[in-house]
Amino acid sequence: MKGTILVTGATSGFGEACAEKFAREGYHVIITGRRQERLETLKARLEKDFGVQVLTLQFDVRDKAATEQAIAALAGDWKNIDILVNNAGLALALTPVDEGNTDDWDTMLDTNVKGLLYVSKAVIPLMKARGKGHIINIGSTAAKTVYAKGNVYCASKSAVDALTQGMRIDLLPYGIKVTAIHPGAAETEFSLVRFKGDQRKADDVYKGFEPLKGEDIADIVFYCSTLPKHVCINDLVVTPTAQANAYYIHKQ
Ligand code: NDP
Ligand code: 8X3
Repeated sequence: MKGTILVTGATSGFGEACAEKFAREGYHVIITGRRQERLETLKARLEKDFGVQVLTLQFDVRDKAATEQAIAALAGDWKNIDILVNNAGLALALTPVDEGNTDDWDTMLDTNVKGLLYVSKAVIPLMKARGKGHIINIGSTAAKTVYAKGNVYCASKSAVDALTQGMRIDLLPYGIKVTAIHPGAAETEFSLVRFKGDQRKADDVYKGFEPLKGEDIADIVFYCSTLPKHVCINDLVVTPTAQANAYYIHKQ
């Protein structure tokens, strides 16, 4: 066993790919998300394929009490979390700010910002107690470049960027690494969620260029988290080769 990783939002996309990558590499994996059936299916597959232990924790990261309880209930070696990947998140809609849906705003900010904080606050004491750990926050190119109609999603990811910097400073004395990985366009369920189930709109986002895949991000998370003890990647922006930033994508 190489270590233990907790991945939020492991029922799909980057999170699922991270769970698979680390299981393949011999890590025990704690997978979280709201969709219990997907968690159970993934657990069964990873345990069968890779012979590692997988623990499912079903909770909504927006629910402060449920998040605290899920982490507090970790028993035995499951408390020894070496890597936390704060990945759970979403965008909802693409709308000029004055036309935005305030429930969508709440969901994005509560999930991407406050959810990340609740999970981190629950896990950090476990890392401090061991004098080591690595927190990897999944930001976005949207944290670096604001694009039209992206307003609140971009703001939520800018907050992830700022929180990553703040966490790194505050956790310096405890030997805990903090990294932000900021992906560009990746074909996961992200756009299907953003466009509320409109598959055609979601597919259009990725037409005319080769987007990133979940596995690309999982490989990068693995690389960042397996560097020597004295090396910490602070901030990493990764795009498809056809993308320069959150705004410019060269489509054929
Ligand atoms: P997916 O929609 O495929 O996966 C999102 C994951 O987040 C799901 O497992 C979902 O699980 C989980 N999640 C969402 N809301 C909650 C919640 N309230 N509580 C718990 N879990 C939740 O998208 P991606 O894999 O693409 O997205 C992962 C992260 O990467 C997000 O933070 C996203 O903003 C970011 N990102 C995505 C990019 C892209 O182009 N795809 C680019 C840059 C960043 P469940 O529904 O089961 O709860
Ligand atoms: C997801 C990428 O460009 O839709 O964070 O904001 S983008």
